[in-house]
Amino acid sequence: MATTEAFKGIGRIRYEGPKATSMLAFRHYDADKIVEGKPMREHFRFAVSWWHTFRGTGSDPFGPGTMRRPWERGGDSLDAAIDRVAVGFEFMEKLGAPFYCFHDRDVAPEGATLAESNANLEAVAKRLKEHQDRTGIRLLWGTANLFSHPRYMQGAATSPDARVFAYAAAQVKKAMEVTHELGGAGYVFWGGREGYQCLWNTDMKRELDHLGTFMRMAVDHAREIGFTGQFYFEPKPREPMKHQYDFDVATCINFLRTYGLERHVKMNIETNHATLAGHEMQHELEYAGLQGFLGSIDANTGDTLVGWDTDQFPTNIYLTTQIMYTILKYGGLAPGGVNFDAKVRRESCDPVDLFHAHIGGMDAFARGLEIAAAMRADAAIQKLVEERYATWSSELGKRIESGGESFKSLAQAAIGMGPGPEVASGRQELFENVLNRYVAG
Ligand code: XUL
Ligand code: CO
Repeated sequence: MATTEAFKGIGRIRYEGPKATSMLAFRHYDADKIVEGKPMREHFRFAVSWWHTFRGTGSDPFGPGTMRRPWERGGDSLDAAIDRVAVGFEFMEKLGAPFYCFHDRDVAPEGATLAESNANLEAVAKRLKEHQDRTGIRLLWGTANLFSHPRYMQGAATSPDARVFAYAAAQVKKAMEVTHELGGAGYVFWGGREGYQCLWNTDMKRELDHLGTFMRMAVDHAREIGFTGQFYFEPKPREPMKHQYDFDVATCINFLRTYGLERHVKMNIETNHATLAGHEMQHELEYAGLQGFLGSIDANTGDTLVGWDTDQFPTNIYLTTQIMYTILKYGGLAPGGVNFDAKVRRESCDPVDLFHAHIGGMDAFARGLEIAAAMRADAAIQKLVEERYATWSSELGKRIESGGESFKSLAQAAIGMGPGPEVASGRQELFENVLNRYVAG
């Protein structure tokens, strides 16, 4: 086991309160602090993503990696992958992150054959398990990378080639088994390249049917191996494909219902994916919540001036307030959590930047939670919303909502209304000022 410290000079990150002088301390994230009846730790279930934090190189379409990462010196060898586990757990222990997430190919290298890839994954999983047992840090979810290898260039479950479907099935089978062995609380499906670049060469119906079949096989396999973790579907509208079949929450829910998967799969919702789909994160969370599909979130943010999935760490308190308000409204995330599917900027090339990034994200979420809980305690927004819908509590409103009216009976009622009702103001600015009272104090 590698014994050298990777993050020398950095100790355990502690909560020091809003007046902390150190930049390597939490100002708001106090894991034990009780909010709405449970500790912050349980509200968030923060997870570190293995791919960005330990494998991210800083490469972009215009240039190669820039990150100074001593733990990458061994490249993509199995030995390096096994040694890197100690680095990952040192980081998470120092940060106080209770969970992590991975793709099979982030933690272990792809081999020359499937059997070799599987053996690599098993070898690394053994080391992951040792460190989980040593530290108590757990796996929030696992997933399979079905998008990097050239065999998946035209999709995995939606590939036009049935042999690719079979290969992908074998890969997911193994990734699920390893997730299960590690006690993972969930398993994620993100489309990767499940979508199309051109409709003229695509049989969309067939591809969607194949994706439904693939997920059904995963659900059946879970039952067979006794995996009771939560399945998630992660929406993203485009990138890398021009259209992805997991476009947004509404599209995913429709897909799940079409293929009879709605009892087995919930949503893993990512901020930057929501905005790529032309939605706010709050919209995606609200829609999933009201349909009973709110599962887990990938915490990050995009950049309004850059068009792609920039996966930045979230620091905007309005954003985290919106997120936590909606999550509280729908009863929390567990067994899901808040996974930082986020990467430091290409210019932030030192290992310590990984700490600044996660500390900032965790603090922003903690502040958002506190603000959202204060708003809920006063029912400040709820009262205004109730006033806006007050006529639905009148006799007429109640009768319509309970199904006791028809077009015929309503036509009669409307006749008596003269030119029609004078509708009350929507008062959006008032709502926004109420929100600001809580955010800005
Ligand atoms: C890609 C993305 C993935 C998923 C897991 O944009 O978000 O990392 O979260 O495959
Ligand atoms: Co993601």
